[in-house]
Order: sequence, then structure tokens, then C-alpha cells
Amino acid sequence: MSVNAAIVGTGFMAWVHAEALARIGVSVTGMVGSSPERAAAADIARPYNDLAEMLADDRVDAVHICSPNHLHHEQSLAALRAGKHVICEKPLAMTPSQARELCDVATELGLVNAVCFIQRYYPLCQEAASRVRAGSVGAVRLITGNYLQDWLAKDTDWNWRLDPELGGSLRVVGDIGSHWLDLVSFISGQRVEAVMADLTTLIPHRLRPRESVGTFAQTTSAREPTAVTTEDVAGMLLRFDGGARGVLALSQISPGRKNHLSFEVNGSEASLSWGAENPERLWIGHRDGPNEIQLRDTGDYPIGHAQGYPDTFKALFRTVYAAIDSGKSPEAPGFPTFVDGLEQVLIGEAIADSARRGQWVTVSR
Ligand code: SOE
Repeated sequence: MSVNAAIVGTGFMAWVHAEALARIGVSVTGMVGSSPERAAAADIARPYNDLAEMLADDRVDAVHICSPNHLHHEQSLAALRAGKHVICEKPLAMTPSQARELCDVATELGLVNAVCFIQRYYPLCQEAASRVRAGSVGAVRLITGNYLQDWLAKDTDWNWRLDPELGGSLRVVGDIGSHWLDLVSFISGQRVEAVMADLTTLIPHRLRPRESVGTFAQTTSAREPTAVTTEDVAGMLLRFDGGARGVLALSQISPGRKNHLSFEVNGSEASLSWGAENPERLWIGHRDGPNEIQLRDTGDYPIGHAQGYPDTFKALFRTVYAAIDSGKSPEAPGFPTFVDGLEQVLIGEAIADSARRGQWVTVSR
């Protein structure tokens, strides 16, 4: 491809983005971290001295924002204003007004914008969405599921996401709940209208390492006791605008659950169930007649040759870079955009408000 990318961030996500870009043939001109030394140590691409130097590089068509959450708004805005297309990790921003500003600026400048809600790009999630659209599931009535992880299950586990200044005041909701909520809206075609949420910090004190620790990583660095305010678990009831009801559980402290996103959609005619840790199978349930298991048979690899998490980034970036190659944002982008990023920030606000007040809250759009 004749377009070039650059990456902001040096952690797990920066590495995932760089690998997916290489796989679709987009070259990376360089990367920027919190310091040139950190960027050099990450050894993913040539380090720039700072964001300004990256944005002044005319070879860069698109910027990938893979930094800690509190920087997403400022860095995305700077990239858009420098005329770059932007692919941002979630959450798009820390507040609705920041997220709205990014949507407005991207639209005004006609630049391609995307948020990495990559779960949509598992082929069987695309299949589930097509089945709902085609009517074979009937009217969607109930959507249940969870997103459970265990990488923060011990009081010695630490990552910048635990610090509200860097990760935001919502943790499991913003970090993993947003993926689930985006996915089930994509599949069902229904938006979350109202929430009743319960957020709990079950490990209120952690032993924070003095040195920073990467996502899913461990350290032996010296530690100091630190109070934690962001939620370890979340439970919620959901009302969708097409009439469906939902029940969701989220956790980053569930031993044995590494990256366990799963959903079940019950429609008037059939049910669909899928999980990201076993992504090659879609369960299709029937009231009359035998239930079915559909094996993935679309995507890059032939059936029986497992595809997974890294392939979702490849599939997302392929559609985003087709738009970037054309030079402007499509009228109806088929990929998740800043508008979808804003949507999750707004739902997050309603979830936080509901948990605070102990009552149902309507998502305010
Ligand atoms: C950590 O919880 C994390 O890397 C998330 O930030 C990602 O969005 C998710 O895809 C995997 O887990």
C-alpha cells in the first residue's frame, strides 16, 4: 500500500498494531513513546523524538494512538489538526465533551477516523450480525454475557489502567466492557438506551510497583501500598432501544479467565452464542429442531486453520486503510469510527451515574 502509518505508544497495543500493519503491507515510519529512550527500547519502529516531530513528517498519512487513555484526546486532536487520519485505541476520550470534539474535528476535516472495537472483526461475529440483519434470529429479546479476565486478580498485580488519572475513573467498564457493549450493539442492531449498574472495587489496596508494568506483565520491582478506586467488577442490567433486555458481568479478577468475552443473543426465532476464547464456533439454538454449531469458513485462513485476536486487527485495518488510500472518510464507513467511540463514552457516563445513584439511568445523547 502507498500509505504510511506512525504509532504513538510503546506497550502491548502498540506492538499489536505494528504487527497487523506489517501483515497488510502498511509501512510504519516510526513511533513515539513517553521518551525517545522508551520508544527505542520498545524496538517496534524507528523512534521519533516527540509527537510534534512525528506530526511534522509529511510521509505519515495515519497515526495510531496506543498510549495510556488520558492521552487519547489530546494526541488524536493534534494528529487530526496536522491533517493525519487517526486510528485510536479505546476509550476515545475521558469525557463526552472531549469525544464530541474529536468527532466534530474529524468530520470538519474529512479525515478517516476509527476506534479499535476489534471484536466486530471476528468472522463469526460478522456472521452473527448478518444473521440478525437477515431476520433468521427474529426479534432480539435478550442479550446476556460477560467479559472476564484474571490479570489483575492479585493485590500485587498492577498496570497504569488502575490509576484513574491515566486510565480514567471507570476501569473494567471502559477497558473491556466497552468492547462487549459495542459488539452486542453491532450484532443486534440495537443501542443501549438505559442501564442499572453496580460497580465494586474488591481489592481496595494494592502493592504498587515503583517501576511501570506492561499490560498482562509481571514485575519484581519494589512496591508500595496504594489505594485503588476503580472497579474490579461490574454487573449491569441493560435496556436496548429495539426492546431487548440485557445482563452483563465484567471482571478483571476472575481466576482462570484470561480474555473471556462471551455473549448469547436470544431472538424470537433462534439464539446465537459465541466466545472470544473459542472464536471458531458459533452456536445456533432452535426451539424446534436440532441446535447447530457453525464453524468459521470465511476470513484469511481456510476452515480448520485457527484465526484469532491478531487477525481482527488485520481485518479492521484493511477496511480503514482502504478508506485512507482513497484520501477521505467514507460517507458510511463500515468500520467503528469516533462516533462509536463517543457512544461508549456516553454509555460509560450513564453506567457511572447509575452505580453512584443506585438507579436506572438513561444514556444521554
Ligand atoms: C487489557 O484488559 C486488554 O488489553 C484491553 O485493554 C484490550 O482492549 C482487550 O482487547 C484485551 O485486554
